[in-house]
Amino acid sequence: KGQKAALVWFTGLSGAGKSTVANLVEKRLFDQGFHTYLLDGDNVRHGLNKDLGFTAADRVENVRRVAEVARLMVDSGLIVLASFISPFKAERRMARELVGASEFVEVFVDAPLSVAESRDRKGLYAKARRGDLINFTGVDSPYEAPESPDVHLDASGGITPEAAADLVILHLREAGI
Ligand code: GGZ
Repeated sequence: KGQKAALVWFTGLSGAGKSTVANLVEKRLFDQGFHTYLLDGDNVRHGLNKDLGFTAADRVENVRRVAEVARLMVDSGLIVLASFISPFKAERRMARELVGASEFVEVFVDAPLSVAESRDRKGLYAKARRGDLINFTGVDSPYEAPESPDVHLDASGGITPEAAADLVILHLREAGI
């Protein structure tokens, strides 16, 4: 079965729902017979990037390495899903240029800080507000929102993760992936 390789890049705040949606998209692609791989903090920050923290410089390096690894995987024919806060426009642009614009899909999982913070499943926002965790995105570290993402998901609670995943799949189909 032929498939067009691509890098689908999910960006957004901690707690916006990036990984939830990325996992659903991967499951749907898998069910349709596509070969996929999901890169996220769980399999990257504990291994390849375990030497990196959350300073601006470390985030830049985190995203750079992820983009390079993703490029190798795209070269091998996979549809790669990457789920990282990736707070800086410049690194997201770098990822797009690395794999080529026609094979790159930027998905903005857009939840306002108030909504992401109110979820706080791991209590990280609370820790950051107390000052027990520094450089936390949205609290004392910036997030540069995409201006023209390929897919803009309203993740403020109005749509379910399943509906959000459908929108991503629809876009991939329209983009010929
Ligand atoms: C942001 C942090 C931080 C700080 C730990 N800032 O909600 P999570 O827990 O599971 O996802 C967040 C994850 C972010 O890692 P990324 O590799 O995606 O970040 S970046 O792209 O900016 O390099 C969060 C947890 O790590 N976490 N400390 N200070 N998120």
